[in-house]
Amino acid sequence: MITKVATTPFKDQRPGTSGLRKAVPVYQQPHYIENFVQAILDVADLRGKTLVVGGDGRFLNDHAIQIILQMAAAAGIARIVVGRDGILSTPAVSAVIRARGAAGGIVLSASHNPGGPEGDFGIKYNAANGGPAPESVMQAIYERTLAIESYSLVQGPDLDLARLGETKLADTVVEVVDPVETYVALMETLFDFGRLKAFLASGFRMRFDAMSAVTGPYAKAIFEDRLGAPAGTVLNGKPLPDFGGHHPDPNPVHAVELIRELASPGAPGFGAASDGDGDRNLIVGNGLVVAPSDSLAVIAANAHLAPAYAGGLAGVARSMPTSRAVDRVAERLGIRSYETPTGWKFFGNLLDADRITLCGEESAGTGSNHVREKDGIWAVLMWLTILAERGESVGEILRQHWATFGRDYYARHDYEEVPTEAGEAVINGLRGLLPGLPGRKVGGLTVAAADEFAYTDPVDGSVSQRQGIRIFFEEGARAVFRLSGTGTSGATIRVYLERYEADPSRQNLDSGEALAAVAAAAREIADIQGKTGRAGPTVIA
Ligand code: VG1
Ligand code: CO
Repeated sequence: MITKVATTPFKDQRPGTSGLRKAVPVYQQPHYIENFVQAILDVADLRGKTLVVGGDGRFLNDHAIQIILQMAAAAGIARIVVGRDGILSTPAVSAVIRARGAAGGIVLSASHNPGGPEGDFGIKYNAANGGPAPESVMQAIYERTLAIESYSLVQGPDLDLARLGETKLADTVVEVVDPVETYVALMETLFDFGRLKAFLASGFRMRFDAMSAVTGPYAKAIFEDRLGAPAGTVLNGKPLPDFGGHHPDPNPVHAVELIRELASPGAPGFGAASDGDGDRNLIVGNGLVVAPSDSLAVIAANAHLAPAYAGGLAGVARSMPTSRAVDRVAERLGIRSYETPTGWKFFGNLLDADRITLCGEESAGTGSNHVREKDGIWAVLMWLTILAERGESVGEILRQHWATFGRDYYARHDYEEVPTEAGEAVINGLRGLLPGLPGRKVGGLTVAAADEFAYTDPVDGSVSQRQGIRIFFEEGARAVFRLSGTGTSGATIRVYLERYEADPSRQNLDSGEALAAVAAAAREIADIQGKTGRAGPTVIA
């Protein structure tokens, strides 16, 4: 029996870079989850179709899943495929949508944001191609949340999601599946598991830090069970609702123990980590961390070493703030490189149209046309393949890459939780300065060009305005400014800095040192201190 519940709109359900991300107490308000889910169901119209549902296991995952099942049943969805215990990583949701020919998927995660009752929660909607729904759909969902008057559900006791198999909720079949099976099978079609197993058996050692988030079960199934790495290769392998109190963010700040271990005598030769929902990756060598923009470039240059990419790449894409390192590889390979706004949803059309095979972002996301999300474990298997085939260390591979293509020194400076108005003042101020910037000399650098990035999707012609301020310097440097679309309190200003160095004798500087002049120029032009009162960033990634 369908129950209809009266509700009133919340004004703050505008999705950001990646779904609707809010602090847990916001999500705990009566009707908050229901309103947003009903808006998705109203816009997507999945009646008679299949929907995939799963999340990263964080606090509220269990509760939200039961609500979604009851509402999806009321919306006449024919079949809901849900991961056991409500668990599915973001790339696994994408893989299952595609394997099952589902019409869409709902992912419960706030990604790398902390979890637990005081942490964050999130709801993302993916379309039939397995990727984040395009901007037009997310905008329609937002508009629906502003007009919603009721939602519908099939009330009943919570379903048991611990057992595999099918049950019925009204006319809807609820199918509980193993969360790793489809994903692992997909990885086996892309990489040579026999070869990787032999490499690990030959004595090569690795470490994977799952950060008490969703990738634990996937990493154990792949690296330990299938590839034979010794037990203990996967650290923090049990998903916890609060991620053990840590930030499940694989960056040099939060993955510091892994980085320290890799730098110690007798350490394994390869370290990696993933984030809350399993779509990000961190690649660590002995005494070094690979910048995500470099990782994308190295993967593009070596992808042919993995069976799925042996025939070459159709093209590559990077988000605008990602360094231009991958563009240099594309040029050498004679393939096209696309520049998109931040967020994975912009890669979907390019992948669907076969214009690109690989894509990535500076924020530790890399992926390919095997799914429509970034994929942490995929990136680790890619690096493991490169290490096995080349027989060189992470550091040697990186240095040779720079010697061949030049090095793009790179850093991101985040000013977190500044007042919203101050964040907007920085961007608005820069926008006003744009026409006068070319030719201006700042601390030894000269501005060559400056603009506000806008993107016209080459496949469907849709236009996305105001995607970040870009300042190009004559000295091969660039500074980019944008506001985060995933933060849950105030504004976060992101300043992305890069500088190209072709001379091999100058490619081993500390990146802070190499970027000091660009950082100073960016600070001066944007007047961040004057507008926010902050003398420096809160995080340097
Ligand atoms: C950040 C990153 C962006 C990434 C997004 C989602 O967005 O910059 O590159 O796609 O997070 O990543 P923003 O708007 O805060 O800069 V995750 O792992 O949430 O799914
Ligand atoms: Co993520």
